[in-house]
Formats: sequence, structure tokens, C-alpha cells
Amino acid sequence: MELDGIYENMTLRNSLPQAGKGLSQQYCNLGQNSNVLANRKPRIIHAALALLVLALAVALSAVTYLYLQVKTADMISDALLWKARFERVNASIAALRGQNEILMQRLSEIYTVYKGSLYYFSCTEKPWVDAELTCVSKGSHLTSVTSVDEQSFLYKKANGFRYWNGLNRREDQKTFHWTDGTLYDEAKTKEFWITGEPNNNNNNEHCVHFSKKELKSWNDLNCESSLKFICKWNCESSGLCNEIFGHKH
Ligand SMILES: [Ca+2]
Repeated sequence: MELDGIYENMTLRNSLPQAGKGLSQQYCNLGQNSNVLANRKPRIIHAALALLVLALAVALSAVTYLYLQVKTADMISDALLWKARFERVNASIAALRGQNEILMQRLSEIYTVYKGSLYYFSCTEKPWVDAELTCVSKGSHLTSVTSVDEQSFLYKKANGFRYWNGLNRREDQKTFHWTDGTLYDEAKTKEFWITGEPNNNNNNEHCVHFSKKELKSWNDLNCESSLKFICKWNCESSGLCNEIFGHKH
């Protein structure tokens, strides 16, 4: 009985190492499982990071695309705005050119340069004294006539309308003189008077005007009559020809 008990105990002891071996194997297996898990974690992290980077790249691309879309839209809008402004400026320039041509045409009808003199043909009618004062206010006088060429130019330009010139005898009602200081040459200008003039009708005609579209165009008339008038400047001394017409005469 005692031996049986001993063998039984021996069997039990022999069996212990086996049990220990199984437990150790389980620990080894657990260790292997831990290594697998440890190896998987970096992969998951890498995959997550890769997805994050990919997501950021997609987001950045989307933002860049939207920015470019907005920027392009802004540029197109700006371009259209500037195009509209450019067209308005062009239209304004064209309108100004048209107005300038009209003004220059009108100016050339009112102001005319001939052989070194600038002439102003008024649109309004005034008594002779007021006409002379108007010319003086512009730095000139009513026009004198010093040659056949000048007389021809003026009567043709006057075109048959009545314009005061600067010849008058208001001081003594006998002797003619020019308001711009030019000496009156009666013999030289004799052919400029209309036949029968100056007649000093009613002894009250002391101012002279152009009346006809021909060389013999002068008539003496009551100075209180309201007529158009002609002022004259010297181009060189006044500098106005260059100022008004942009070139020297
Ligand atoms: Ca007369």
C-alpha cells in the first residue's frame, strides 16, 4: 500500500512537467499574438496617416480649384467691366471729336486769318460805339482796310451782310479816321465806296459799314444803327492766330 502510494505520487510528479510545458506553450502563443498585434499597429497608423494625407490633398485640390474658379470669375468680371469702360471712353472721345469738328467749323466761320491778321465776324448786332467797345474788350478794334486784297477778302467774307468797320468821323463829323490808328487814305480807298457814298444822309451818318458783296461795298450810316461788326488783330503782336488755330500764319 505504501508503494502504491509512492507510485501514485510519482505519477503525479511526472505529470507536472507536462502540465508546465503546456502552460509555457500557452505563454509562448500569447507572446506570439502580442508580436502580431504589435506589428499590425504601425500598419494601421500608416494606413490612417496615408488616408489623412490623401484626404488633405483632395481637400487642398478642391480649395485650389474653387479659388481658381472664383479668381477666374473675378478676372472675367473685371475684364468685362474694363471693356465696358473702354467702350464708353471711346464713345465719349468720338462724341468729343464730333463736337470739336463742329466747334472748329463754327470757329472758322467766326474767326478767320488772312495775311497776318485775325478777323472776328460777330454774330450779334450792336450800335457802332458798342461794337468798337466790344472789340476793345477783346484787345482789338473794329477792322481797318489797307489794301484792295484786304477789301476783297472782307466783302467776300461779309457775303452781302452789313458789318461795321472802324472808319468813322464822329469827332468832327467831317474827317474820316480808323479806330485802330491806321491813317485814312481817301484816294486809295475811293474805289471801296458804293457809288454816291458817303452821302452823310441828314448830316447824321458818321460811321461806315460793308453793305454789298462787291469791291464798292462801303456806306456811311447812322452810328446808332445796330449791325454786325468785324474786329481785327495782328497775328504776330497778339499771338492769337497760333493760340486759336494751333499754327503760325
Ligand atoms: Ca450813306
